[in-house]
Amino acid sequence: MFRNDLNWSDVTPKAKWLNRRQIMAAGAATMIAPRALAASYSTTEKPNTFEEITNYNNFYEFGLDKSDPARNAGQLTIDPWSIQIDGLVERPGNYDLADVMAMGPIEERIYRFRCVEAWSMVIPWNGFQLSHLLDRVGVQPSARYVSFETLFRPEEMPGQRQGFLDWPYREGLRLDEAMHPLTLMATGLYGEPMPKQNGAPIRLVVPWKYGFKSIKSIVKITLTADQPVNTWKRTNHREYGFYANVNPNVSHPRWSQATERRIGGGLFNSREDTVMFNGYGDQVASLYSGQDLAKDY
Ligand SMILES: Nc1nc2c(c(=O)[nH]1)N[C@H]1C(S)=C(S)[C@@H](COP(=O)(O)O)O[C@H]1N2
Ligand SMILES: [Mo]
Repeated sequence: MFRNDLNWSDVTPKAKWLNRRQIMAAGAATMIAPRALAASYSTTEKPNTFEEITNYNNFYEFGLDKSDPARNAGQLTIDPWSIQIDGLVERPGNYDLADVMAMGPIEERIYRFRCVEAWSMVIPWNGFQLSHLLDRVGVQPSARYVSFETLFRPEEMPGQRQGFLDWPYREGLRLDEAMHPLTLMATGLYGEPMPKQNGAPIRLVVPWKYGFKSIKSIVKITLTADQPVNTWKRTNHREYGFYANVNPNVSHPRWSQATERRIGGGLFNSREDTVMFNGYGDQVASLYSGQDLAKDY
């Protein structure tokens, strides 16, 4: 029901399609079907402003402060860019960004975004479903997980010249999570190409999980049989797990996850109740039936 049987890139010459994609992203689209489909996944909450989304960031490759990515990410070179796709796939390779971006129709998705630090935003992403990429490269039957890696380039990423994380940043999803239609490869926001501080040129967005799962500036995707190690779990497994589903009932060891602060929300920074799976429970709860989410945090 949510799928468009015709993939745009199947029916439209690529150059024209890329052009259309830009038009789509600018919000001037006359192509009705994909927007109508996308609407069912988007929240009707008011998005944060472009200024808020691009000036309050976590991107430790560019420093620890929320303002560091906006200040330092300008030096990142994003052209050329390619993604190595390997492991348990039928068609491994080093894919140019343009080819990756042609693997699925670019949609607008307005998603709630919840950081493990108990702040949140609403972000209008542009991107395509990771499931389309996985279908294109072909997942082998023995694959059960997908792992992701960020660019390692200390010359351009000052945080990588310091050892506060084990670089490169790594994340992972179970295959069913990766195939879920909510899971996006995001290439832009507000119809603009992805700002560098938000993970240019392409990053993951998994809206029912804490923000750290949504790895930025991806250069490698590997299909694996075993659960991959993710950076934050490796750094402190008591505080950060592999699943990282937003869960108001499971506190972080150092703070409660029951409430959150919406960035830019209101004069007194009043807090809102955090919702299980960040509000996406209807779509994703079934992925975890039979799992103890206090154990699989
Ligand atoms: N490579 C990389 N990806 C990353 C991070 C990071 O430090 N490095 N921070 C994560 C965290 S903790 C959050 S909350 C989100 C922030 O995304 P945003 O700045 O676009 O809001 O990016 C995630 N992806
Ligand atoms: Mo975060």
